[in-house]
Amino acid sequence: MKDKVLKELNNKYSGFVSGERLGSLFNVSRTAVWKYIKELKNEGYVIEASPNKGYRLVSSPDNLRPYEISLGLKTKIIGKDIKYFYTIDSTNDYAKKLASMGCHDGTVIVAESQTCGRGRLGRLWYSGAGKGIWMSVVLKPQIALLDIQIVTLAASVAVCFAIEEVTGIKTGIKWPNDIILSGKKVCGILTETNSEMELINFLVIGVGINVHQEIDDFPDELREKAISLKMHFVNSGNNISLKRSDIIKSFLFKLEQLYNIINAGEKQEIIDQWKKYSITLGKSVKVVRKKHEYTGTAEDITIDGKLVIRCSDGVVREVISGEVSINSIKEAI
Ligand code: BT5
Repeated sequence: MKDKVLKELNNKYSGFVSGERLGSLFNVSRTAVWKYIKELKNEGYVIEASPNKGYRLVSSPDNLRPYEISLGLKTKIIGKDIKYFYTIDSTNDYAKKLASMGCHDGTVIVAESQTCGRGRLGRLWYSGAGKGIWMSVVLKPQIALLDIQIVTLAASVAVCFAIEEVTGIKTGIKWPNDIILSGKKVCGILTETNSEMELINFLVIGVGINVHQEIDDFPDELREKAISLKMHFVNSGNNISLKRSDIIKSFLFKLEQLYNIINAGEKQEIIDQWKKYSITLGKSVKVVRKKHEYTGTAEDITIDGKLVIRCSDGVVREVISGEVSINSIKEAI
């Protein structure tokens, strides 16, 4: 309901909307309208109230309400349905439940905070309230199960694109799922699949982007490894106000473009775009896979997203998943 009220107030951005009109539009009493307005003010919306004229939206805070994300969103499929939570266990878990019950392709789940945000292999993902973008997108790509890695690559490209478009900051992709800024992790991506035989029912792309954290917001063990966009600005002597919803809009727009390319079977185009942001290729890497460990140079990426490594024993190996650490990553970006 609060999103509907905001939408109506925004329609009249320069003018007032009376409480009576809002009440009759949404079939609630004027007292109920007043209550919603009060709650919105508590969330940081600046709303002018005039006894004769009604309410006027003056400015909006940085939150992830569907209203804020939808405003000016230029996509056709992705983000048409947005579920918003202040707190959730994990947006990926919720997305998987929703998708199993049958939700629209491109449904987005966002949260201000996660209590059990997850990385790969059940690792913890720190997702402080209001500090970052904790979001999952349900996709139903028309591709073979073997090709799902291409969707993670596309999501990585979309994150780098969005961060640069909105903030001007250049980031790089560490294969397979990390976005790196000043040698530290600013974003992680967790792709999960639901499939039968060779058919994909749906994919969930979980994206965590650190935006407003300061160094003290990260636990000790992450302070050397993690960074936020704000920390980058502060380190470089700049101070800009960031709206997380702007980054999400840009991300969803780019993701949809790439999704269309994937569904058209143009995997090479995704690989080409990925290579422009890659900080992995040409670097010396260490791969840890269960009991095996290889070192070598990351030479290329295959059409289905495997990393091609020329190992120090002379053998060229293709890696699908597992752990890749890039030794020279600090010089990378
Ligand atoms: C990832 O896993 O990088 C995937 C992270 C995906 C998080 C999103 S948030 C929305 C959606 N819902 C979820 O529950 N998850 C997704 P991995 O490569 O396994 O990296 C995990 C490691 O990153 C941890 O073990 C920490 O070392 C580090 N880490 C945890 N929180 C971090 C943070 N906020 N920023 C940077 N690094 C972090």
